Amino acid sequence: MLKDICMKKYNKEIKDCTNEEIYFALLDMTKKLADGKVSEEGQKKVYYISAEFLIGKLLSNNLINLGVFDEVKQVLAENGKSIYDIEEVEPEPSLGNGGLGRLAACFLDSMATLGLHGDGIGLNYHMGLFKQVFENNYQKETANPWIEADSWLEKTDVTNTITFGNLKVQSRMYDIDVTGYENRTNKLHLFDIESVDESIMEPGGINFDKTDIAKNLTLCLYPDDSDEAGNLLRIYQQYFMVANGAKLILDEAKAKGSNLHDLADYAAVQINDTHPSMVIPEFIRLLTAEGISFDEATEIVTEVCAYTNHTILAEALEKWPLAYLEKVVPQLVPIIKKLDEKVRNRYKDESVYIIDKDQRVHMAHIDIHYSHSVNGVAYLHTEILKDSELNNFYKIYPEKFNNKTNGITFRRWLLHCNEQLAAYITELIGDGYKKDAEKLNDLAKFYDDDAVLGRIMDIKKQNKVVLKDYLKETQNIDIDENSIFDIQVKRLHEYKRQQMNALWVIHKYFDIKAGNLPKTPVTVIFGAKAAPAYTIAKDIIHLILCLQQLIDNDPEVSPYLKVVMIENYNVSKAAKIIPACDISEQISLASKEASGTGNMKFMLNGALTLGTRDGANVEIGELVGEDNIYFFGESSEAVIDHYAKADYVSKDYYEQPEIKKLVDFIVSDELLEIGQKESLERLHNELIVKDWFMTLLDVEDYIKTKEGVLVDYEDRKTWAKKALVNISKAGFFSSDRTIAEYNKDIWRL
Ligand code: NBY
Repeated sequence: MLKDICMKKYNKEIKDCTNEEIYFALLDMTKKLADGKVSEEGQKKVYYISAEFLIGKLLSNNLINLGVFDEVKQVLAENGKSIYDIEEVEPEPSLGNGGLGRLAACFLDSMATLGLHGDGIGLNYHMGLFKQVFENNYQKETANPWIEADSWLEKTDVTNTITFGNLKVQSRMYDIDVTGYENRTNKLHLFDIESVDESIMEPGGINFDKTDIAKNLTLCLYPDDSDEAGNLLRIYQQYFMVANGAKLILDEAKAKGSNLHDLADYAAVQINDTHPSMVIPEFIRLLTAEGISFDEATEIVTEVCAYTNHTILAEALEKWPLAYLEKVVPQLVPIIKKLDEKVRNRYKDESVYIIDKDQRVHMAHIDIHYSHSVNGVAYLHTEILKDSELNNFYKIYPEKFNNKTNGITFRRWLLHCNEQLAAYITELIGDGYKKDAEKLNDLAKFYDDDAVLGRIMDIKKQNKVVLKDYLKETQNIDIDENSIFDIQVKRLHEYKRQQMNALWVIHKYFDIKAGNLPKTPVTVIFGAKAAPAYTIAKDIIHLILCLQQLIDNDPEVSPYLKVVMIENYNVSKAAKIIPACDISEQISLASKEASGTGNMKFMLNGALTLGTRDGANVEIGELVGEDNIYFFGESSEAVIDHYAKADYVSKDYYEQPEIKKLVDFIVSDELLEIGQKESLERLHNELIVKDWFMTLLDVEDYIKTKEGVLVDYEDRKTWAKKALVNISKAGFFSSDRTIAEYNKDIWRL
């Protein structure tokens, strides 16, 4: 088939085509194959609405899911081409930021794989999230255009006029095929404005006129919201997404015969965090316009919608000033006020009101009152929602609360990113695990098989070489594949405590200087983007980059310790990094990481977790047993208690000489010579006087535990066994399991 397409498209044999030409030919081929698997069967459909879909490159994944990857790879090889070179041609879609967006992408894959009719609804950001570059040891944000003339995006005929208070815009829907593994094809619907204008972006940066909505609406994901214009733009984006989405959902239901009173028999809507929450009042607006009473419309919507919470951090729970909503979406304001009134009539407790006394609208409160399901994303997270963060709601609606522990798609995070390991597992236990991930448990019979353990370690080594070559090529960085790869890749946030890992680096630096040389050198790899307006997060990146430079230039230390900050960490880079990892850093302050999903990817690829008892780490620990994971730090109960009593004083910890020495190194002559005084001093001060996420509370235990991990690494056989235990127990974290649970408990397709 590829041969024919190349002939028809370019009048060339495969061997004479460029990699670009082959990529576009494969794009055509894949779309055709996928199209054959689209079907509208089944009355009810689920719509996953999300501000982010961090889908990553699609070519190889689609080929795998369509069952033609090996064949294509071979045909290319026979023609002197490599599928891996072709992969490099594909631009990575920039439609997400972190775990929430990647989760949405894994979920789409699993819905299609399980044969569930489920589509995604989101926005087609032209620049997406910014591209990170490092300049003078700082993060600099640059635009990240990713849409090419020929791409996975299919222009559809669906267009709408979307009305804001003072403005109308024309929308158009673009679709991306979502092919399941040996199953159906669903769609990711991405809405765009016809009048978007990429040229308003400041050259080389990410700034643009935030008030020019007709041109900027779908330019960027999470535009800077440090001022009013930025906040309004986010509200414009959110409403644009849900207005188009709600219209699509009602149109599709009607086309299938719904009279709208029975909408819940046709549609299940999953609201991914609060960004799409306005879909609730928008549905009510549309249903009442069709003659349905307000009360009935409210009931219908409640039956249709379900809400997923991804965080307990207060600052991430959106609260829009009513005045902003009045400016952007005046048509929703009377509806929101009525919804609030209903709540006030029923409950005395002010904390569950939708509109608070400062006239701010709590988006999550709309979701909780007017959805039939509220779920957290890991066992611990859901318990914390029920017991503390959302306890007042839990008391009202205990039946709504449920847990859906996150998962990851094994197609991308094992079959695609770690072909060798996948092939070896198949050799050992057959390929049943590809459809039923729990079959990985069959690996248990090899825990003590030296030959198997040896092969697992060989594969790890080869993956480390792949990463080494990649880093050399992309960032001109040399790493040693014989060193321990200790990796922390995730969004940059103080609660995730990259700064604590940096303090360990400082500790190790001192140790090596003092002559305590590690048996095996350690390579500490970071990858993280910081939100552009998050100053301290950018200071932490600065510190890490300064440490990287300092150590690189110190011949006494560099043979034993290396720090690498990966530039512009994204899905494609994750696929190279994760299979090469020995130690997976999951060191958030207990209670703060709702789940984490990177932790699952690392485990599946045979890394051992060094982490706190937070998020899904807790469940990983239960599955693999305490011997096969390294836990440290205060418990979530203790942390929650510290917050409640406000009794954590970082200065008290700082005064301990061992800790003071590490923290003060941030403003040492050595680092000030490399870095910026203002930035390093600000971070230093932050750790001493605020340390909101309690770095210093856990740093001592962290260092002690990490040193123990390094000692354990030296016993290669025992380490390999622990790695195999982790791989074999990872089946629970397949997003197929998660999606099956959503369907059984919430969507009921
Ligand atoms: O969702 C993440 C959680 O931190 C992680 O623990 C969990 O595994 C994952 C999937 O459930 N949350 C996340 O990625 N959130 C964001 O990226 C985000 C983005 C924007 C805003 C808030 C959160 N915002 O307020 O604009």
